[in-house]
Amino acid sequence: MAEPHNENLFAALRAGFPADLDRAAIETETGLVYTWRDLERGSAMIANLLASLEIPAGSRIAAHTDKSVEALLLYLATLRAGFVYLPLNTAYQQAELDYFIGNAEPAVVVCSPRTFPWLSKLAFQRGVKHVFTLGDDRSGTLLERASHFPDTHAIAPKRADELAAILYTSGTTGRSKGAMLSHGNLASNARTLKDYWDWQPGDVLIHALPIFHVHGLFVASHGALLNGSTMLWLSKFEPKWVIERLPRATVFMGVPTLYVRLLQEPGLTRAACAGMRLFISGSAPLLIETFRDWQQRTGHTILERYGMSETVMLTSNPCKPQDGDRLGGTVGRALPGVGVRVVDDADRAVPVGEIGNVQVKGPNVFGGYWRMPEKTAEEFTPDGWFKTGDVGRFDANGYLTIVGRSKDLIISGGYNVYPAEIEGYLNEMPGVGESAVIGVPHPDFGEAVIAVVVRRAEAHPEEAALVAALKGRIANYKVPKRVFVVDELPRNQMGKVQKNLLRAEHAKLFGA
Ligand code: MLC
Ligand code: AMP
Repeated sequence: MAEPHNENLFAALRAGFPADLDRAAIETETGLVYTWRDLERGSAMIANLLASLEIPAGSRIAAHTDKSVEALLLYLATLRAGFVYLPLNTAYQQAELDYFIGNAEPAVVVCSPRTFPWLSKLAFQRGVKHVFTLGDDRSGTLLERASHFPDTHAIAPKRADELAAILYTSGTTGRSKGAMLSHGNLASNARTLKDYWDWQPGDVLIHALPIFHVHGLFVASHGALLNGSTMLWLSKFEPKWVIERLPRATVFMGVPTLYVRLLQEPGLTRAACAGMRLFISGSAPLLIETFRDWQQRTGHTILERYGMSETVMLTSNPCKPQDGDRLGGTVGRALPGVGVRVVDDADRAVPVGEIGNVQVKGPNVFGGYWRMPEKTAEEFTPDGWFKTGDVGRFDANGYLTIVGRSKDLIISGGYNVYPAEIEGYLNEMPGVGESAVIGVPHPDFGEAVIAVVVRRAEAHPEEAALVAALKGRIANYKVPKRVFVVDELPRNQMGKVQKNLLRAEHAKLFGA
């Protein structure tokens, strides 16, 4: 009998490796070169280590590690061994990590040697059996232990609907939700993007994004791996490093802040970009000024696309000329095979040009939130459309423009911040009666987080003390850039805080 087809995402990515495994797969900024064979062997060794732990099927492998090629190998190893990958932003602090580890109950935590002293304690207290370390210089117990295992490994058989990864997205009520993505969700989206973005045999990707969120981990890495393309790998985003690499590259992906910062570099010229094929932006709205400035400076038209942790990529501006023009200010059309509709509050489609709620469907859309069936049910319509929480409108040619969000979400430099979470921390602080956290325009981050707090009678909470109390507890990018102490918040007749008035009052705070 024929072997059943293995729908493990790693099998799909592995099939994209070039025939000559001795070619360069990844080059780092320190000059290290990893061949495709290195990726194959390294991920096999780590997969064998994970398999040897005799942890149950479906175990979560949590990674709170600096960006490195080995951290990518850990992801690939988790897939190939058939476990579930749980990436965690390195900016997360104790309060956030305690929640994620408590909620996801991983069998394995991999962390940096730097955070091991407190993170291992937290993990062991939460019942985690195995904690390994992985430094950004190949140090740590993960690789030490893996080095004793064979460098071949048979890819674990998986069905398309089996879980591959859990990505935590901040919750509207303050508690984060784990979006459960299957092998099929990720593989279908990767294949669709390979075709729609017209990946070419000689493409070379500059990989400058973190690998703990959808953009850097899935969209960028999967794209290059599936196409057998070399990645010029940067451990962090440094504009000069990107510009130095442009002449050798063909594809770049970034959040809008990366484009804003690159435009500040005199080295960003037409000549430097002459060999580039594609610049892609997403994760947050790209300002039309940035889109136009980029066109003028480089001669290239940025392709803007739209997606979410729960759905991977949803819409994209065209790549191939025959698919149409790239329109600034829009996020393009629904990707092939993906359903996107704009509806009113009764889930009825609104006419072209009218604004409504964006809902989506397709093989890329996640199965639900980890251990939150009620929350999952709330976020889907009875006929199976996922409510994105984004608000948009279609034009007559099917291009979608995102005009706002019905969810109370701030996107700062491509990172999501839910006001309710920050308000929760502020409200607990001495002298604070209540608070309102809002996003205001910021020239670098797009939006910046600020807070307006109401002092309790006789109390005098101070901005610096409130900021200091938040730092160290939660990720720095969530900490308000400014805190204003007031006597009361503006409210409407229903008693609801009028955040729109606060946003208007502080709109020019950062001169944007
Ligand atoms: C850093 N800081 C931020 C910030 N990033 N503040 C607000 N918003 C941000 N995004 C703060 C730090 O806390 C620190 O504050 C100071 O800035 C300097 O920190 P840094 O680490 O040196 O910053 P830098 O390296 O310059 O980082 C900026 C950045 C980074 C833009 C490179 O934020 C980034 O990589 N963003 C990309 C996020 C991403 O990949 N998103 C994709 C999500 S997936 P202090 O107080 O300590 O000085 C998704 C789905 C989809 O949304 O569609 O793709
Ligand atoms: P995340 O939860 O980090 O996956 O963020 C997903 C959210 O980012 C979406 O729901 C949108 O609000 C936003 N987003 C992603 N891409 C774009 C884009 N190109 N334009 C506007 N918003 C975007």
